[in-house]
This record gives sequence, C-alpha cells and structure tokens, in this order.
Amino acid sequence: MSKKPLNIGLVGYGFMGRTHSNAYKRVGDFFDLPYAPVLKAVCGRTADGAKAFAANWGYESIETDWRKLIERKDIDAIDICTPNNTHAEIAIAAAAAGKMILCEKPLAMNLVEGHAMVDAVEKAGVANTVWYNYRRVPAVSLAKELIAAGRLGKVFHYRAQFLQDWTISADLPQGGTGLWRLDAAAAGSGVTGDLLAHCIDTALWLNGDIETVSAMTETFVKERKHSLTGKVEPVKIDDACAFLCRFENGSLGLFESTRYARGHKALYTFEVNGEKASLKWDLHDLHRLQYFDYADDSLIRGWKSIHVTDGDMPYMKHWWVPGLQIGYEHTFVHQVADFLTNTAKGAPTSPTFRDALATQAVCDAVLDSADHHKWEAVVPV
Ligand code: SOE
Repeated sequence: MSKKPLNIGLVGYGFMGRTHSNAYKRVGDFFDLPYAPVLKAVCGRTADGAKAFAANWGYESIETDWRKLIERKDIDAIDICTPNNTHAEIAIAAAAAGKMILCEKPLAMNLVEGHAMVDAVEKAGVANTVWYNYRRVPAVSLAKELIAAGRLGKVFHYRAQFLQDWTISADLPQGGTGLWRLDAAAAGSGVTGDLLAHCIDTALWLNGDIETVSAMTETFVKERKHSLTGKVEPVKIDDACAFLCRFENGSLGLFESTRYARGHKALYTFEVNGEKASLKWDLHDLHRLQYFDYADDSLIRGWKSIHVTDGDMPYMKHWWVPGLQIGYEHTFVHQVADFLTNTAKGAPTSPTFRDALATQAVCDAVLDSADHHKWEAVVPV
C-alpha cells in the first residue's frame, strides 16, 4: 500500500508524550497502513526541554508556543499530551485550524468544556480520538468481542478498581511538572478524572451507559506545598473515590480508585458477571483474560486463563508468534493503527471526543454525588 505522510505535532512531552511518540515510530513496522506518521514537531514551554525530547525521539523541529504549532501548514494532526486544564483551548483552536486531533484523557476538566470540544471537532469535521488506551489491550478487546457476541448473556454486575500508592507521602508537593495531577487547577479532579475515567471508559464500551451514581471521595492529605508558588496550599483533588452505579441494561456497578493503596502501583482490574458466563482482567497480567463459562461440563467447569496471543485474537496477528505476549506500550500503537486506518476511510476512531464526553458525564456525576451526598443522574450526552 502506498503511504501518505501524516505530520504529527505533539504538544507536551511528559510520560504520555513518550508513549505516543513510541507508537508513531513503531506502528508502520507492524501494521500496513495508508498513512506514515512523521514526527514533524514537538512543542514544550522550554526550548531546551523540547530540543532534548526532539533529539531523543527524532522530531524534526520544535515550538515553544502551541498556537504557532497549530498555525503551521506542515502539521496535519495535533496530539495533546498536556495537563487537563489546557486540553479544551488547544483542541478548539486545532479544530478551527482544520487539524486532526488526538487528545490525552480525560477529555476535559468538566462536561461544559467537553461539550465545547465536541462541538468544535464536529463543526470542523476533523478526525478525533481520545487516548483511552486500555480498550486496546488485546485481552480487553477480546472481552468486548465475547460480551458483544452475547456469551455472557444478561449482565448482572460490573466491578472495577484502579489502585495506586504514589501519593501517600505528605511531603510530596502538588503542582508543576510531574505533579500537576495533584493540583485541582491543572487536573480538574484527582483519581476520578485520572484513573476512574479509564475504568468508566472501558465499562461504557463493554456494558453500555450508566444512568445513576452514588459516590464518596476523600482527600487524605489536606495541604501540600505547591511546587510553583512554594506555599502550602489546600489540596482540592480527590485522593480516593468509590461509587455505586446502575447501568441502563439493569446491571449494578461498583467502582473504586485510590492513590493510597499501599503496595499497588497501577492495579487496574475489572470483572463482569453475566447469566451464562463471567470474565475478569488485571493490568498486571494484561495478556490474560480470565473466563468462566457455566455451559462447560460440570466436572471440568472452572475459570480459564486465556493467554491472548494467538493470531485470531484482537491485534495479535500483527505481532510475534502464538504464545508470545505484548505489553502496555502496544495499546498506543494499536490506537494509532486504528486511527490511521479509520481516518483514511473517513470513519471515526473510538473513543471519539463524543464517546469520551459520555465518560466525562459520568465523572461529573460522580464528583457531584460525592459533594452532595446523594444519588445523581448522569446527564445524557
Ligand atoms: C497516573 O499515575 C497514570 O499515569 C494515569 O495518568 C494514566 O492514565 C494511567 O494509565 C496510569 O497512571
């Protein structure tokens, strides 16, 4: 297939800038695609930092003002990897300039901003996607196929957790590079927007819409020094959040996330229980899907551990040989592969901004519920 260059302009170059850059570089080696991504420019606030990143990852040029990047005629797609409080402004300007947009999660700081972003990309008619990468773990994509094929039957329960422990120390400052996730002004929320958003995105994809939620949140460390101001300031993010919910299909949901689960670095797990079968997945063992089928002969009925590496399993024919697994970074490669394939056909790549707005609506309802101590309806989007 002849490949058209697709010039990428990356805004922000932290952890996510690295995962995305790696994906653009590797995708063409493993997938036969209509476009070849070109690392055209990286934009960061300091020229030295952007230059060092560009040299390391092979970007051709740098910018220190994202507006200049968006104005450039030689940029086709803007990839937003900046803190959450900048997503809306950058995305809306990029859409107005006719650029394709790949935006880090969560879509926005809140539903109001999210709506403005969806309006902007839909009005401009530009290709858009949000990097909820865990959908594209092959085992998670397999879970989607099994549920969509009706193998679980009626779903009764959906359960998810995302546990971390990196903010337990009260000495950890808030704000600034690397620590903006603790600063409500930059992040919007704590674990709800950062971690539960992943769980919610997967849940909506696998199990459909959520109608109502009842949540509680806690901020365990009430004040932290702010890295930028040097002052001790109140902490306004949620350090932990748990919520119950009802899905439109009648199933009950139970979600929990915290950055205070000592011993857990990034333990994302989910389980779905249906009338005919159940499945569960664990990020620490991401290439396996656990599956229980009640139709099995009763003498050998039990949980199967499916090693998701065969060529007929989602995405796996592009990689090694059956039995050899892939990892976290490949989820981003898969998203780029899908984005380029779909975009060439004029088809959307889920989660689109509109899909991600539905996750935003649940996050907003969760935070409102925790504030008001009552059940909240999720605003349909
Ligand atoms: C937070 O520590 C974090 O990096 C999230 O921001 C990511 O979205 C998640 O995938 C891993 O944890």
